[in-house]
Amino acid sequence: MTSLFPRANSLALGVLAATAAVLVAACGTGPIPGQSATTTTGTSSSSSSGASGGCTAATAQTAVTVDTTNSLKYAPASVCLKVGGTVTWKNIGNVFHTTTDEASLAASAADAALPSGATGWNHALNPGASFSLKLTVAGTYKYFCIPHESLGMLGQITVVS
Ligand SMILES: [Cu+2]
Repeated sequence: MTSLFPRANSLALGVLAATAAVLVAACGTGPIPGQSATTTTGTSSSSSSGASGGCTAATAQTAVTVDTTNSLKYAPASVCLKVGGTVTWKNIGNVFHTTTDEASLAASAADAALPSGATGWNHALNPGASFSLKLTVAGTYKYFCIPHESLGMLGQITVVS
C-alpha cells in the first residue's frame, strides 16, 4: 500500500511537468492568435491618452496600416502620420466594418473630428478589403466604424508637418 503512493506521486508529477513543458512551449513560440506579428511600429507606443502625445515630425510615419479586426477594434487605434502620408485600413477579419470621419454619421459627435480644411470620408471595409487615404492637412482626426461606434470601435490619426 505504501509503495503505491510514491509511484502515483511521481506519475502525477510527470504529467504536471509535461503539461508545464507544453505551456512553456506554447508561450514561447508563435504569434498570439489574432495579432499580426509584423506590426512593429517602435514609435507608436501610444496607449497614451494625450491628443498628440509623442507624435512629432521625428516620429511620424509616411505610411501606416490599420487593421480592422474581429474584436471590433482598429489596430493600432492611434497612429502618427506625416502630412501627405497615407493610411491604409485593412479588414483582416470576417466582420464588416467602415472607416468613417463624418460628423453627420456619428452617433456621438465627439467620435468624429477633422482639422479645419480637411475633408471627411466614409468607406466600407468588407472582409479582406482595404482602403487607402492620403492626408494632406495637419491636425487630429477622429474616426469610427458605423456599425461598431457604440461598442468603442474608434480611431485617431495625428498628422504633423
Ligand atoms: Cu467595425
